[in-house]
Amino acid sequence: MTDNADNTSTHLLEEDTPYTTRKPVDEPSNIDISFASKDEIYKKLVADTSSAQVILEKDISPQDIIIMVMGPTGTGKTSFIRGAVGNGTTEEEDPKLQLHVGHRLDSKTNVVTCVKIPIPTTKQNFVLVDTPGFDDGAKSDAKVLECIADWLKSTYKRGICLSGIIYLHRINDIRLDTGVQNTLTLFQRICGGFVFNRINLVTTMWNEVPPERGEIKEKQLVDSKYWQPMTRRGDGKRGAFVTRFNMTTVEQARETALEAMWKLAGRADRKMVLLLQQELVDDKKSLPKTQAGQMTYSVWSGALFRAKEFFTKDKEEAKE
Ligand SMILES: Nc1nc2c(ncn2[C@@H]2O[C@H](COP(=O)(O)OP(=O)(O)OP(=O)(O)O)[C@@H](O)[C@H]2O)c(=O)[nH]1
Ligand SMILES: [Mg+2]
Repeated sequence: MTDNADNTSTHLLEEDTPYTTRKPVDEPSNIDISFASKDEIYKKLVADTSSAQVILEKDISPQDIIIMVMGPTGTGKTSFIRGAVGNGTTEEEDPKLQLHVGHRLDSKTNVVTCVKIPIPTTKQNFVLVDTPGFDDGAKSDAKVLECIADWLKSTYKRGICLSGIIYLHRINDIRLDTGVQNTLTLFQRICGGFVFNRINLVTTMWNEVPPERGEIKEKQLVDSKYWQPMTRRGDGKRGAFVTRFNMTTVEQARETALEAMWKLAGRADRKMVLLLQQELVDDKKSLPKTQAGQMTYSVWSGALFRAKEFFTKDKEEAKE
């Protein structure tokens, strides 16, 4: 494909779209989002996020505004989170924060990691959830999906739902190669179409492209068949946000990361349940049988997964 994202021969969304098949969950979230309209709180947050810390999944509360950061490997997920908490986007600049940024071609983040950021003058917190990247040379998409699905399943079982998702895309990618396209389809299958308005499509690497070129690229993406189903939903409802992460300076990184999160916080008053969570927990489906799983598991690896699951379950049941 050339610069024009529509010139590609692979049609990403022509296949059976997963997101019209489920009824949306429409319940209040119990999260107080009144802070999201207060400029003074936002300014205080941007001025200082130094009390952020890595926490365990069990320490997340249902009142936290939880934002998962997803996307292909190397798009800058971990750098985005480091950018949000402010002491620099690299491990050298801030070695205390246990988040590893990749400098090689294979993926750096191997586990789901949560970072809590207290919201000034409130009792609330943002929790950013770093995830391993898809389309990675060193591990299969099935392994990455398994890791993310385990986390989503275990939190949903505890009544903890995400408040939003940040999906990263490199603005300096010349084309949307097959790996990037597949990851986007997989992502849509994880989410389901009813939660597209809770997604922020954030472009990274703005310090790697001339601004005018980046702007043209961004517009092409928004108008392309890849992003349009998320940004302009056909049912007339609000679609995904589109914002930028710019890590030219530490201040810009913090401002642009927090702005991306703040937008999602403004919509966190309703529960957000992903299609994958409904399939795994409500329908008790095995991961390879879910819409996302069907894309990532072959017949053999799916059968192997289910056999393992069967024997683990048996053992767990015997223990009880
Ligand atoms: N110039 C520039 N480099 C970036 C930006 N974001 C990330 N990087 C660099 O891109 C590389 C990969 O960044 P990571 O933050 O590790 O990417 P990731 O998405 O977490 O990757 P995985 O953990 O492997 O999935 C690192 O060398 C970062 O320094 C950006 O906005 N601009
Ligand atoms: Mg990472």
